[in-house]
Amino acid sequence: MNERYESAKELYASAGVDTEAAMRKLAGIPISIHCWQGDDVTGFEGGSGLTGGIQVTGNYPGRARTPEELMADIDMALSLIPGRHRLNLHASYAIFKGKPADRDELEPCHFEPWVEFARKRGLGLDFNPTFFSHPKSQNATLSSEDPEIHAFWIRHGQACVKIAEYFAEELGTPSLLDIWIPDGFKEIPADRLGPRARLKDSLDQILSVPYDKEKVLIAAESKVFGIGMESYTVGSHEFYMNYGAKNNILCLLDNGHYHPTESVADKISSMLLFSDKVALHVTRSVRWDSDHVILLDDETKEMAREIVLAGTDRVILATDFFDAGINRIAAWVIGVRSLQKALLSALLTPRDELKRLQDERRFTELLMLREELKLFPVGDVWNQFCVTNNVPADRGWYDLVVEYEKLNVRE
Ligand code: RNT
Ligand code: ZN
Repeated sequence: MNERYESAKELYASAGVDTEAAMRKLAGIPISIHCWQGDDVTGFEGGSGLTGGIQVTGNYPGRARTPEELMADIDMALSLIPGRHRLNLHASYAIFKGKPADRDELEPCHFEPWVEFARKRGLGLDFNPTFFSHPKSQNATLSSEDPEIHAFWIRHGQACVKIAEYFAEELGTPSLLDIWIPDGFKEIPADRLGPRARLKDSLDQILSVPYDKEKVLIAAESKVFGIGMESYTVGSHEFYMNYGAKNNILCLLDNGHYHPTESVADKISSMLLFSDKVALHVTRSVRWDSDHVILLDDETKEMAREIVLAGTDRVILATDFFDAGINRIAAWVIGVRSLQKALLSALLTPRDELKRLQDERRFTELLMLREELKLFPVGDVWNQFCVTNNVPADRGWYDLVVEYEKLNVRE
């Protein structure tokens, strides 16, 4: 018997919180882990670097260079993360056995090794068309004024819908397809409407391919600006919020994609009054959309509280960060575990009591209780959760990463 856990359990019980129920709930919350932390968003097409106004910085060694290395690294990370999760792939991670296919010719067969990988580990797969790091994405993609470029990227989007459907069929779990495009302008546009009208038309055409809506959940991810596209972003929040509401697709909110004082935690309840589900990219933006590793910080905790209040089945959770300055496996483990800790902390909150205090306008007591709860021993419950899920508790996992790193030196 673990004494620290037992004493934490008692303390939480005295506040009306069932720690066992919280741990059971947490074990059932899947997080779609992004594959792109492992190789700095490089993919397997052999292209010439990351574009689209996003950036990976740092030169820590050990980036995965092949599908085999990436898969082994994902396995290593998964072995240190409690619970059963999902894997989030980008189209640029296609694995070509023979002749490579361009983005508009991608087919399910190019992702067969990933489906086998996922099947063996009981993971669901989510998917993202890749509208960047490609010669045809230099100026614009779905909002392009060039009919050929416009059509190329529509074909890419359509191909990806079919691939997501294949994932869902093979693995027996719906696949989220997240559309994010980098299109925008460095300078103040003379015409804001045209590119947005073309984006709208492109989305209509992508959605016109027949697909099973039970199997593929399509979401669109907005953004406020990208590097080199500071003045105007075609796919803005208002654009996709309206598009999603009218066309019955989901919005994906990335918490790095808003003005710095805007809170994604505050947006979730509004979105869910009008849509059955909302999807999230959880990240940490430091001064800009820098995609630092997720921490157990106030922003993440506040989002976790809203997710738990909304019902964890209504918020589709994915991670999105890329740090090349630290060990990449540790980055995954720290990020996902931090998000889980935030969710656990939310699950260990006497939510009904706090809500009652608000409804009765007893704000002094509400403030007092919230502050007292901050020092409750969530860490003891977290460690118990790790142990019952057969992953190292505390810092124990880090030694295993160091060992793996020594065995897998990559020049
Ligand atoms: C970019 C978006 C997008 C990407 C991934 C790689 O700002 O956040 O989600 O990070 O598609
Ligand atoms: Zn994102």
